[in-house]
Amino acid sequence: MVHWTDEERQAITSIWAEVNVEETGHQALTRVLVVYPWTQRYFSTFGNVSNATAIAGNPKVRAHGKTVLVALGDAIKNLDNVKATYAKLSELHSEKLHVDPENFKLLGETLIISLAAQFGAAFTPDIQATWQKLMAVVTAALSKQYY
Ligand code: HNI
Repeated sequence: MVHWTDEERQAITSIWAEVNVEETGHQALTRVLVVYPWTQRYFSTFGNVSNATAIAGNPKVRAHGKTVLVALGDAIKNLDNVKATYAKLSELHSEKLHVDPENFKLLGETLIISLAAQFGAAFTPDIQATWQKLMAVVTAALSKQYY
């Protein structure tokens, strides 16, 4: 089981308390779609996601970014039990959505870049390290039901 120190729990909750799930979710998902354009194919039902301007202005991308970050909030509320928390979501991404689990890592990276942009110097190397750990745990949990 993953162990979280008090400092790590604090680094997660102090940042999370100031995150706007819609805004940051939108930024992180927009970056995934622009920086890693092959991810656009998963969102063919979202309308135009073919370039940075279209992606940034697409209301479905915005709504979905929020959905993803609300789900991240569930992991943060259940830090000691992320695998069970994400069991159904992992099954959905594997069996129904057929999302290559490598993509979860990409979202982890773009989320951390969005947080660094928002928080600047307050997003210290220690806080980044904790968020990298969190996103690794989230990625592992979401990848659990793949075979
Ligand atoms: Ni993901 C749907 C959570 C990463 C592609 N995704 C969801 C839903 C949640 C969710 C919640 C809604 C489920 C439902 O309808 O019951 N996704 C998460 C989380 C992460 C993540 C917590 C990572 C931290 N998803 C990704 C990535 C991709 C992705 C990286 C593709 C690149 N997800 C999808 C797609 C859907 C989806 C596609 C369906 C969207 C729709 O509305 O049709």
